[in-house]
Amino acid sequence: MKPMNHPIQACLFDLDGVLVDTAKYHFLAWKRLADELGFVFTEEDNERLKGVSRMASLDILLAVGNLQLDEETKFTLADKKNNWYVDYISKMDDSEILPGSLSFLQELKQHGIKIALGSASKNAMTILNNANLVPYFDAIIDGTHTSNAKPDPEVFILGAKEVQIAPEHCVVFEDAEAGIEAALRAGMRSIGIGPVGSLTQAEYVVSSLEEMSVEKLQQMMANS
Ligand code: B16
Ligand code: MG
Repeated sequence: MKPMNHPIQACLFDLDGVLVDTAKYHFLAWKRLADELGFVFTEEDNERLKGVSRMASLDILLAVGNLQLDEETKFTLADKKNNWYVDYISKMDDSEILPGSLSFLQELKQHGIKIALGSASKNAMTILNNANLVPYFDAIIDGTHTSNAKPDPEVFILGAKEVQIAPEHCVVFEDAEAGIEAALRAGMRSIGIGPVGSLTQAEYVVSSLEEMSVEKLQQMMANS
């Protein structure tokens, strides 16, 4: 069932693929692991890891390589990948903020609309700090605060609670199917970030936040 129309009072943003371009670093690190394990891991395979937790991503990667490993080895490999990933993101700066993100965040702030982060990443704080994005957020919920990964709605429900806005007044910006499903399950509105025809469960899909303004947001939410 579609949520009823309510004016938007909070925007909840996914991080990787919505505000910053960190997917390329996840890919580099996962590919390096696959190379070491002796199989090919392509950018197409990597698409399936978007928005998926670290351990679930490893399971998908190992399935690509047709490998079955015990839990202890899997934790060691996930750690190895994460160390490489952290090394890449420790060098990133605000040049990796995706187009349109900053101006939209600034406009939301000017209009008194609350801003929350809802990311699966346990490295979100490093990324936000390096990209100088922390001051924009009224709430930051990431993989260190949640026990259930998207499509579970936990990350967005916690974000809405922290900014004290009811779910029907919240909209989620997401680049992953699992994230859009999480928004729907949280009873929130949703805008997908991706190519036309993708993210079919989202109420709207835009190619990037460059297409967004507060006026357009309120119009979209009133019309759907
Ligand atoms: P980490 P998001 C997600 O971030 C990424 O899209 C996904 O590829 C990654 O596996 C997940 O975070 C966990 O990240 O290994 O850093 O804890 O899109 O939810 O902001
Ligand atoms: Mg994402």
